Amino acid sequence: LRMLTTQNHVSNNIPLAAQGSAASKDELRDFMAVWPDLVRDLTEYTKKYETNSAAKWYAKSLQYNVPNGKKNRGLALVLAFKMLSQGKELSEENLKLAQCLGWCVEMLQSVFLMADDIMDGSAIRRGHKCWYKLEEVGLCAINDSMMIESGIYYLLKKYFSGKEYYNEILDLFHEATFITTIGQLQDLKTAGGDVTTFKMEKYKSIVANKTAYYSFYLPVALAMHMAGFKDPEMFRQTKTILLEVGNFFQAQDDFIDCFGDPAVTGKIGTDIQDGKCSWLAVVAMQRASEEQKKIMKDCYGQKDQLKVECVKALYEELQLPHTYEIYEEESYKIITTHIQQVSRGLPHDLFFKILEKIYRRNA
Ligand code: GPP
Ligand code: MG
Ligand code: MG
Ligand code: MG
Repeated sequence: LRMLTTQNHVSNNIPLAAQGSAASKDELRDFMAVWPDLVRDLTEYTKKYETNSAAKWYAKSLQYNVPNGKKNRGLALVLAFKMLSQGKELSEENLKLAQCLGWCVEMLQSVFLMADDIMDGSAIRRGHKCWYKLEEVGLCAINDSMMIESGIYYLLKKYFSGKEYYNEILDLFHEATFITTIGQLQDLKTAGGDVTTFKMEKYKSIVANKTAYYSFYLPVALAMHMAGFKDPEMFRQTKTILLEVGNFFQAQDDFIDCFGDPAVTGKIGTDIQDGKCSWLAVVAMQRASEEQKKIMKDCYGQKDQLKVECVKALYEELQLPHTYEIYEEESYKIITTHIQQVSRGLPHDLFFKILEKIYRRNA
């Protein structure tokens, strides 16, 4: 842990990209191979308005923030496109386009994380210092995140403006961004409030917006548009399933925030300090005695390390790690059943693969 907090680079020997990915090594390599071209597109575009310094900075910010995560969202888009398209749609050219679109989703993810780390007061992301924590960056990170967001729309225009589904994918990016900011608002406004009022219903509403929509529905819905799907009922069923998967994913994220290993997750939890309405806090409140609720009221949502330890000890006393294990099994089974009930000709395998990728994850 000390290593993580004091060094810029973490010498862990588990590359994040190699963990729990549903994509094969080849798929990851092919996806990575597209990235340098996109950086070049974006820096060339920058040079139209300024000489070298802005382009250099932009390249550095893109390189630091976009390609070093697990890339689950971008790879899910490519996977979905491959599974949903047939015949002529599955050309070399369209595959490359799906990869570009996957990178646009990864860029959106980076935009959110750069800003989220500032708002959550986090220190480490993907095994490195958070971008805003770098001495030469600071609050310029806000501008940098906006530059990356704008870059998405430059790339979409460059590669997709002639496509009949261009409007649909633009709308999806805009809608996903708006919904995510609503979720982030819910997250921030609930945080620090009276922990004894944290309920599962509230939690689910926050999480559907702040995580599930952009992380799971967005990549698959984009792939569906690319593959020529139009039936609104198909999009509706896809959304229902993937919001459920996203809810499950955030519960995992919340568990990992407290009980995960920073050398594996590449980040250090802040949910207890920030007083977040996390899955753990909600379940703790379902099970706590009046006395235990009092401990939570006294200790939750504060920076003081002793109080943080106190909350962790209470979580252990309430056997939340065990409850979580059961929850993970049960959710997996329930989602599996729901996938089997999807009726509108959507490949069940796609949803299973996405679920499989995150089941029992530790990062
Ligand atoms: C995950 O929350 C949600 C986001 C990263 C969306 C942020 C949205 C914005 C509009 C900025 P989290 O704080 O639990 O994620 P992590 O644990 O990775 O910090
Ligand atoms: Mg965060
Ligand atoms: Mg957050
Ligand atoms: Mg988290």
